[in-house]
Amino acid sequence: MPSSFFRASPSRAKRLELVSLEEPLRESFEEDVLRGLTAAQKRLPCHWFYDEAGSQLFERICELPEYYLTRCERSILEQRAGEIACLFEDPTTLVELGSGSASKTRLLIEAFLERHGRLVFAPIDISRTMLEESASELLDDYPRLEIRAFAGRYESGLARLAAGRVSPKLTLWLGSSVGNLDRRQAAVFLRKLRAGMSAADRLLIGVDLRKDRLTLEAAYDDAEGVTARFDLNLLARINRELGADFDLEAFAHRATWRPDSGRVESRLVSLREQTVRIEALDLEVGFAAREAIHTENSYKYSHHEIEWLARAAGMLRERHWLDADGLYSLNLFAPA
Ligand code: AVI
Repeated sequence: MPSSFFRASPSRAKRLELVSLEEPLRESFEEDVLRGLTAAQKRLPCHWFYDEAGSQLFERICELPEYYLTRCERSILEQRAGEIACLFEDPTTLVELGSGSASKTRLLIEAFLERHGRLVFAPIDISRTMLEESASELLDDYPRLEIRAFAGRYESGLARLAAGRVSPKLTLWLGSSVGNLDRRQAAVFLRKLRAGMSAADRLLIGVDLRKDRLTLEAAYDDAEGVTARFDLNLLARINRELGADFDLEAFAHRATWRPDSGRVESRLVSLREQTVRIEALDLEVGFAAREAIHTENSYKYSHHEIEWLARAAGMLRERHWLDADGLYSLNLFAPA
């Protein structure tokens, strides 16, 4: 008999609602690869990192000694989850953007359950499978938890919650995911999120801070080479899905901190002059020696820049918390 038989609670089905908001996006990988690799400065969008192999490599990145972001965010939540839960009335809905496995979120879920005795958790994630798996584990572990999950894009999930007038709600956007948008895109996205907030609603956003070059470049180019494999997986993915013949040995991962723009830029650099054939696009792409494909930007913020971001989105930074070494911040934004 499966072990889940013993763990299943009779009211479990009633505690879960999982809504698919749209057909999984058929954004075109082909189009992005064609556009990006035929541009004067070659580039590939970083959201294509996350196929199955890429997502597994990202999980490993989060455990690396050099990638302090996850560790710092977890330590802040370990220390502050109780204090954060105390800022909210019962019943508050906990919304999470890009919840994934929701592992750090458990700290907040437990704190809210301890304070209020019950909680509605509303994760929004593009992956229905990921939502099903994490919901199943959370419902088993927390009998007083209800889950209303949305499989789809952030905007669609937030629109659904706004239409349902769910309030008060605390929306979580963790992991410094905001850092993969440029500063203007970040403000535009947060302004949309703000439009669905009532006066009692808050946003808890994880933002990585500007710091010295050594720490930043090591975080994005670790000694074990996991981040390099994560970056190179983009080329492996083009090989797998579009029948290309990228030689992964002929490209190297580079991470460079640019203090002027406040971002770490990730690139794949061609180690020699070479031509790559991409069968599905009937395309040959020429690379000069040392020519690069720009694959990712990871923006870092000063405290001033975080306050600017809040204001640009029609909010204000009400509270913030740092880890013991002051490397990373969790910020509570309130409607202005
Ligand atoms: C998901 N995102 C916030 C990560 C970051 O820090 O930019 C992705 C990542 N890229 C390399 N390492 C981690």
